[in-house]
Amino acid sequence: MAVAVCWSDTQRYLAELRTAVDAALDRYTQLPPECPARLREAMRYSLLAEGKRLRPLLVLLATEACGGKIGDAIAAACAVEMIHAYSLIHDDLPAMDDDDLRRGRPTCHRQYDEATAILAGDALLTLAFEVLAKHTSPRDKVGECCALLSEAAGPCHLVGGQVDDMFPESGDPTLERLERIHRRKTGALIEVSLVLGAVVANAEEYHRQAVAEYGRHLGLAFQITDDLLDAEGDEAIVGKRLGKDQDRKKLTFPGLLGIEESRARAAVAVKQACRTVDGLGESARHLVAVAHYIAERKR
Ligand code: GRG
Repeated sequence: MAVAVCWSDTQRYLAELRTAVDAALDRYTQLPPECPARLREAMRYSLLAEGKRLRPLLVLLATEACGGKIGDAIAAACAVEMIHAYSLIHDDLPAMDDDDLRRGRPTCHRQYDEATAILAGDALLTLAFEVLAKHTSPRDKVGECCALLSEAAGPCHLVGGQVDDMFPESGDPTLERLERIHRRKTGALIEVSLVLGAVVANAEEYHRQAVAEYGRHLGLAFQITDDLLDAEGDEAIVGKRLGKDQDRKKLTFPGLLGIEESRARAAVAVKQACRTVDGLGESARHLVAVAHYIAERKR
C-alpha cells in the first residue's frame, strides 16, 4: 500500500536533521593549527555554504528507514557532503566548468585563488575518508563504508562520469549514453548515500536493495530536474549561472527529449523511486516525500 506523504511534516524533520548535519560539518572542520588557516577557511567557505544537503539527508533517512539510529550515520552523512563539496569546487575551476557563482556566492577559486581551491577540494576529499574511518559506528562497518564511498567517488563513477561529460565520445548523442554519464557523475553519490545509511543500520539485504534502487531512480529524477533548472530556472533562486548547458552545447535531457518529455520522464522516475520503498512502510515516508520534492524543486 502506498505510504501517506505530508511534505510540511517532512520539511520540519529535514530542518532538524540538517541542523545536526551542519553542526557536525562545523565540528569536523575545526581543524588543529597544523592545518594552514587559509586552507581551513577555503574548505569551510565551500562546505558550509547554503547547499540543500540532499546527500547527507538521504544517508540519515535511509538509516532510519532501515531501522537504524540517526547518530550512527552522521559521520557517513558528513563524509558524503565533503566529497560532494570537493566535486563542486573542482567542477567550478577554469579547467572544467569555469564558473563564478556557486551556492549563491563566488566560487572557491574566485573567492581565494585557483591553487587554494584545488587544495581545498583535495583536503575535503581526504578529510571525508578520515571522518568516515574514525567516526563511523558500528565500528565493524567502517571498512565496508570506506570501500563503498571510495568506489562511488572514484574513476569508474563520479570522476569517470565527469571525464565522459567533459570529453564526449564521437557519434550521435543517445539517451542511453546520457543516462550512463549521469548514473556515474550524479547518480553514484546519491545511490551510495542511501546504501551507506542502510549499511550503518545493519539492514537486511532486501532493505538495502530497496533503498539502493530508490537512489538510482532518485538520481535520475534529480539530474533531469537539474537540466530543466539550467534550461528554465531562476538564477537568483538556484544560486549559480544558468543556461550554461545550451551555451556549451552539452548533452542534456531537455536538449535530447524536449522540456515536456523530460518532465514526464522525471515524474516516472519519482514514481518508481517511491514504489521501491513501499515495502519499508511508514519508516520510509520521508524518503517518499523527498522523491516528490526532487522533481518539483526550484533550486
Ligand atoms: C570534479 C570529479 C569532479 C566531479 C564533478 C558535481 C559534479 C561532478 C559536477 C557539477 C555539475 C553538475 C551540474 C552536476 C549535476 C548535478 C549536481 C551534482 C548538482 C549540484 O548538486 P546540488 O544541487 O547542490 O545538490 P547543492 O549546492 O544544493 O549541494
